[in-house]
Amino acid sequence: MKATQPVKVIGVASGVGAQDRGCEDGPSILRELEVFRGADVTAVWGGVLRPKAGAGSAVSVDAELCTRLAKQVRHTLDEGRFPLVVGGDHSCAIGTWSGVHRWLDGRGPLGLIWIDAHMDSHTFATTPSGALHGMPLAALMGYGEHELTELVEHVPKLKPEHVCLLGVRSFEEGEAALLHRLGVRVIGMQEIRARGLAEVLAEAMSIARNGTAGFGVSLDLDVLDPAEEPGVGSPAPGGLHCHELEQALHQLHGDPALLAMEIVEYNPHRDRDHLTARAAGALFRAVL
Ligand code: EXY
Ligand code: MN
Ligand code: MN
Ligand code: MN
Repeated sequence: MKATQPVKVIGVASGVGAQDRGCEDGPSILRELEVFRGADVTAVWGGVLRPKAGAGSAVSVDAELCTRLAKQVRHTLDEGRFPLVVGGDHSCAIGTWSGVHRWLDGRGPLGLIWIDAHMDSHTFATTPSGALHGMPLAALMGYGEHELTELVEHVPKLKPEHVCLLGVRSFEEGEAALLHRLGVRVIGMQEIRARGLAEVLAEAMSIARNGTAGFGVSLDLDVLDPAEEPGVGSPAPGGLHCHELEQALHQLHGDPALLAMEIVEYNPHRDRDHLTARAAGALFRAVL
């Protein structure tokens, strides 16, 4: 994000991608609480996109929602504004990054830092739950249902060598095998604790920037420790402290190669004293 670039917040009430649909209510609560507002930030909400009832299967509902989201993201970039996409369950990532990819229009590949307790790299061949929020990263790399992999453009939106996962501690074998086969860099909690968050984030940034036309950050709030920030869709113990992630994310401050950001999986029904909502705001402001 360039210094002083105006921010447009795009809410997306995706919930059909998860077993617990509580994240659907995330964007409107975060909007009400004005968590993305700071002394020097003018983050203007563009609205909250909602799934269309009766659009068919979960895949079709999500694909239709993600198509609208991708358009809004592209439009926001066209206007010179920085898109902050606020979920919703993480399946909205397919729309966010397809929109950025379309906007890049062949100027070069897109890099992505995926900050998450999970790998989100299943397909229907490996998923234990059938939940689409466990699949968006695979879909963006071209694996899975064609309605999702061919969203907006009939090509993969991400190349494995430009993707780095950070904070992983809960996954299944099938998705781990896919990422391993593709050579995607996965940085788990153990490695973070051994090397320090600042150092591994710097590595993630260099992966996402090297040979790309710009990069994004997809931040799943469940990377935080649920003992401290409980308001997420799929809590996984043993996560990051908000303040350490906030401090590390300062490395992205004012980086013109950072094209967009998304913050997902806020579940207000599980939150306590708005702790997780406030964390979402603080983590966004860290990159400003
Ligand atoms: N890996 C599990 C599944 O696919 O069912 C859990 C996925 C949770 C995904 C959250 C959003 O990051
Ligand atoms: Mn996720
Ligand atoms: Mn997750
Ligand atoms: Mn800052």
